[in-house]
Amino acid sequence: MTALKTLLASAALVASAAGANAATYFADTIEDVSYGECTSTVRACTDEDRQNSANAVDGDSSTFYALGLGGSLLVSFSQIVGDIMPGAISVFEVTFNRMVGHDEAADVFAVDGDGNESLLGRITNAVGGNSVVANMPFRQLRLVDVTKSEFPNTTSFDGYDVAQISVAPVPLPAAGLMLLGGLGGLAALRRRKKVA
Ligand SMILES: [Ca+2]
Ligand SMILES: [Ca+2]
Repeated sequence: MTALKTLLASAALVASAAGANAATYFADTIEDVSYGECTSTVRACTDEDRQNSANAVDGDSSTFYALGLGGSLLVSFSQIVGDIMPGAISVFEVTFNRMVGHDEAADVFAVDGDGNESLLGRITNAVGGNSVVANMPFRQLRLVDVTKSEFPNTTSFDGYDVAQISVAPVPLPAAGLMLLGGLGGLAALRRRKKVA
């Protein structure tokens, strides 16, 4: 292989690695579900198939699952083997049927391989309020509806609506640069030794 070919091959490898890092994964498996409370009529509570938890992991952003007030949902990502890398950003696309005063909120927990849960933050159905950042590796995500405690005067009757749940692991250019820096430093060290 010529030097140019090697260089091109390396560049392609770096590009594909960066592409993999920037990928977005969608939760596709329900691990556990506990529906909360719905304070409206049976018809309203079941409208648009909103009590079907499969709607949260069907890859379709136009269908949703309402957690129910105080409800909980535990999901996982079958596309990712092992831990989801630290620094992953989790985005929860929801909000369908949002109206003035129809505020909803949920707490997001990262669950590790041993089942330990860490609170990542609170999401709301306000524009821009539906994402949190994970600073540790995790396996699963739990959403717990906190609509009533966050918004006591809300008109929401069945809590946070989950259309889909995604994670986008943050690219790690810093780690790559550190590695390159380390190799460069080693080469410099060797050169210095030769001079001496
Ligand atoms: Ca959906
Ligand atoms: Ca709702």
